[in-house]
Amino acid sequence: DYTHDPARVLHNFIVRAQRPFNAEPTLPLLVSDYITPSDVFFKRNHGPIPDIQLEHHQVFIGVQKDDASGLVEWKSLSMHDIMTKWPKATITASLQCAGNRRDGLAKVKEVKGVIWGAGTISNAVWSGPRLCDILKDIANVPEDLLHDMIRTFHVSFEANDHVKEDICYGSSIPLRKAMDPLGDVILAYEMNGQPLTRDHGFPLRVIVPGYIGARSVKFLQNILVQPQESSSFFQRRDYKILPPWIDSSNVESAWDTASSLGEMNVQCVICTPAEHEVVKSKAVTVKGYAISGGGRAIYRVELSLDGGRTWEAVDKIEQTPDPKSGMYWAWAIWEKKVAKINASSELVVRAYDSSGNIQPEIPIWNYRGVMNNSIHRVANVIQM
Ligand code: MTE
Ligand code: MO
Repeated sequence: DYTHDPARVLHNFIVRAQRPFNAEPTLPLLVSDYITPSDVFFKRNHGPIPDIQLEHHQVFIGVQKDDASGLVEWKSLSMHDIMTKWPKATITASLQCAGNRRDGLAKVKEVKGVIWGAGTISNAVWSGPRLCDILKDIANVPEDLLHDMIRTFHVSFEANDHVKEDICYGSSIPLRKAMDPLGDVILAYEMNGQPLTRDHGFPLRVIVPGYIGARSVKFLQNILVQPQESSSFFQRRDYKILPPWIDSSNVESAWDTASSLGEMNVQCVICTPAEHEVVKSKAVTVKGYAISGGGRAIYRVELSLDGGRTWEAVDKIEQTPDPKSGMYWAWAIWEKKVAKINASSELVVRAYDSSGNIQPEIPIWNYRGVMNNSIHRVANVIQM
């Protein structure tokens, strides 16, 4: 039932689906601020936005120590507990949907999923307790057992929403990531200094920096430490890079052999000017974003004005690491002033991350249309 969905500032967005609401901001607007305001931040939903009362919301946390027993002793936390019992951490982190730039893969061959452009990424300041602090206190696991569990266990998250694919939205991350003090996984109740908006997960969501957006579960309801990955559709039957010979005819047998996505890959996009744009100025500022996964920095961004024959470094890259962990969870915004763009030329951009990872020259097609990070091209810009 979508009648209780919140109101949205629609003119900021290209709406890809109304029900569930899926929208990405226009690209020049997306990069006009380093921190994306919540009414510009992309919105990716699999169902109606639940109408949750903060005073009544309880989050349940449990540990399933082994497969056999399956018995879990759940503990419940009120939102008041979550907001007061642990130190409040503040992390600036970008979220990017694994389906960002799916349109580029859809051009190669039919894909399954919302056809997104390059705007399903945004950057915000998130605040709330660290998941590692909560688990240490609540999970009640002896230090040596925890030491063992950390190698193979997962933390599964379930949401308080209704989706058609499963009982609720859900996902998991390795326990190792959750417990890493430099991993910066938090349970966020604030976005950009304000309570979370309903579209972005009110009253509580997980923020898993450096990972695909799908793992940052909104409307958080249950947290379970368990020996295996979440059994959710969204962990097991989605968000995987299937091999190129898998399509709708043989996909069912392929899911279990492909691994679930976690960390993002290296990505870079030109947000302005746009294809076929008529630019009425002497010099053109080419501007866009770049990001990598796992907290890796963007090390270099290169722009080509001739379709990729010659390259030059951009003038400026703004990317701020987390002041405590030193990790690059937030995107880079880069720009370059260009004197003249010939109508016949093609702008191309590519980024390198701090591990030397590079972007493929051409889109790598996969049935779910995920993780498209091929070098980004913009042709037919007219300068007058
Ligand atoms: N959490 C819930 N409960 N329901 C959802 O549909 N979508 C996921 C993730 N968390 C989703 C969710 C996906 S695929 C992405 S990319 C991000 O949330 C999007 O977060 P945003 O809507 O705040 O941009
Ligand atoms: Mo996503």
